[in-house]
Amino acid sequence: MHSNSPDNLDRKEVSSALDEKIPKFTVNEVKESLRFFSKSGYAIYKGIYDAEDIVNCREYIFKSMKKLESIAEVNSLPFDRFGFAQASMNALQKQCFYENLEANESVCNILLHYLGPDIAKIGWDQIWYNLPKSESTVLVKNIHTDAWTGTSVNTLFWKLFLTGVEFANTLGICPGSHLLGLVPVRNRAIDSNHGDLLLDYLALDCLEAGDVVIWHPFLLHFSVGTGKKCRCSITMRYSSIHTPFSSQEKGLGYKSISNGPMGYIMRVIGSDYASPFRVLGGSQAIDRRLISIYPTAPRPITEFGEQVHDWDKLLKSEEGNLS
Ligand SMILES: O=C(O)CCC(=O)C(=O)O
Ligand SMILES: [Fe+2]
Repeated sequence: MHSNSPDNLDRKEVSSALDEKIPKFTVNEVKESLRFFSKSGYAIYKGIYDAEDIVNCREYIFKSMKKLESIAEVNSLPFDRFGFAQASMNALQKQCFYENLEANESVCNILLHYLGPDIAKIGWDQIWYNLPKSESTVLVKNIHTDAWTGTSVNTLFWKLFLTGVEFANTLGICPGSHLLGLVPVRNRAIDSNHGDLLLDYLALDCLEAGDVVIWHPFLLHFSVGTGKKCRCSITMRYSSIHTPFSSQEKGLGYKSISNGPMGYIMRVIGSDYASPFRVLGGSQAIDRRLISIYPTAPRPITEFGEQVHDWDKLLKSEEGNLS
């Protein structure tokens, strides 16, 4: 369905991903997903996280949001849902299950095909906690591109859904609109002087907890509206360490989540000038701390030559007994 008035989105023109049988890809179907993404500017993935991590994450957010609401009520503090979401996000990032969500093997295997092996996760993930009564234009967004708000053209949006969605409250996209380039925006709406963009509007009403939608920063997208239930998701962004970051991305910083063999080799040699012989006659290894972000590095051994244990895992299992 096409519309001639992109800055005044008429929700009635939005079609349903369920009706259109939009595919969801697995980590074993990356080739197909890349073709779909190139043409459509977005792709949906399923089954890339542990179900338990998704449940833990959702429950953590729901509990901390409710807790902050009750603290605000008891202390007669303002009801600041964005503040609650930010505090919940800051606390969530310190939970051990969150590491599996930001960078597990499937996440890296998918991103490798989009960004290459040296992957950066841009800082400051955001919780979206959309309630039936959310009217804020921050949560119910008009049609826009994320490049317009400062995401670089090299960066991929990655939105993890922690609940299912309804047609009425879900994320909507304009398939193929990334190929128009950066569509000009005037104060939070597409510039109407840019007339007939022949857009299609699609509500991603097929999403379930654990699904991920990724999109290109030029893709036009919007929130369909509010529904009967809460819709909860986390927005993350990934980029390559080799392509330019926008000034916003530089300001937010990044965390390296994976490095390929070429990066590994330079890490062993040590210096970017490749000044020789750093490891000559010694251990040809990288700093043991970094093993998790250099998956091609040999597994480390202790200073006495024994295999190392997974101390992170052992410490996690004892977490309750530490204080
Ligand atoms: O989830 C939505 O409704 C809109 C999301 C969005 O625009 C974003 O995360 O950049
Ligand atoms: Fe957006």
